Amino acid sequence: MPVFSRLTAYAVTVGILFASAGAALAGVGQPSPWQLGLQDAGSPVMADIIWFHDFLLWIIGAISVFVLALLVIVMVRFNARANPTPSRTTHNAFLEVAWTIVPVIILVAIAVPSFRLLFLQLDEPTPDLTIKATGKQWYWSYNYPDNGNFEFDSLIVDEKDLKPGQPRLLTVDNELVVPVNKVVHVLVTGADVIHSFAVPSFGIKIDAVPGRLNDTWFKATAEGLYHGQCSELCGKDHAFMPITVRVVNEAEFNAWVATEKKNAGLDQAPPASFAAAVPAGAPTN
Ligand SMILES: [Cu+2]
Repeated sequence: MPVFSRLTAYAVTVGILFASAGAALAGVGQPSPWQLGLQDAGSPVMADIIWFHDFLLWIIGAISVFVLALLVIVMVRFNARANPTPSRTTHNAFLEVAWTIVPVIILVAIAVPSFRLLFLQLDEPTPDLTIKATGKQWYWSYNYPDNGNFEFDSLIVDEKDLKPGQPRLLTVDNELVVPVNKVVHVLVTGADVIHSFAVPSFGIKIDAVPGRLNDTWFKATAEGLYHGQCSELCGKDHAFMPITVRVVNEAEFNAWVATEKKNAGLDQAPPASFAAAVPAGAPTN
């Protein structure tokens, strides 16, 4: 039937266009104009999310094409004009078994990688570094508990103050700095209302709930800037509290930590008088 081959040709052309455009337009760390699909992966979890997304797309595509083909066949071959005396068949054992078994197989094929991905996200590897992100109206505060516990605020850079190359609405004054190829454990909470800490290229999105501590993890596989946004409607400036993660090598990270500690006055040892004033074993709350 020529109508089928023409339809197939259209479908294949559109498919190729979408596939090539998606590959060309996705960016790592930030969205790109006319982007189709997800941002490129900057962590192993995101790489798996992208794989799973593409895998599902093939299954969904195949099912849609199959159902469409059945509908077209029914409309063309079994309409009242082409088929004036319809068959009176009511049961077909083979068909009934097939349309029960095949969906089960499809669901199992989806469930296995789905649970594997869920496990990868939730079963956190031993962290190399812990940071705490606190969502506030309307900015983020970052805390480095195992690096001297210094804390700083991270606010959006106004559009008029952007330097060339800095993305609008996604650039902050003080970035969250982490070392490359290290497991970063992220503790997330909210100070006032519910926010959500999300960085698409790392495949993380977790609610920042006041009075509650959520956690997630990521391992950035390449140095660079990775942008995200608050992803829970949190008030009037919800759209203006971006997240920027700067991934650097370990030497740069250590130098940055040293500077931050110095700025916070954490680089000096406590004065001798203080140490002497607190007797050993005394409660230090
Ligand atoms: Cu928010």
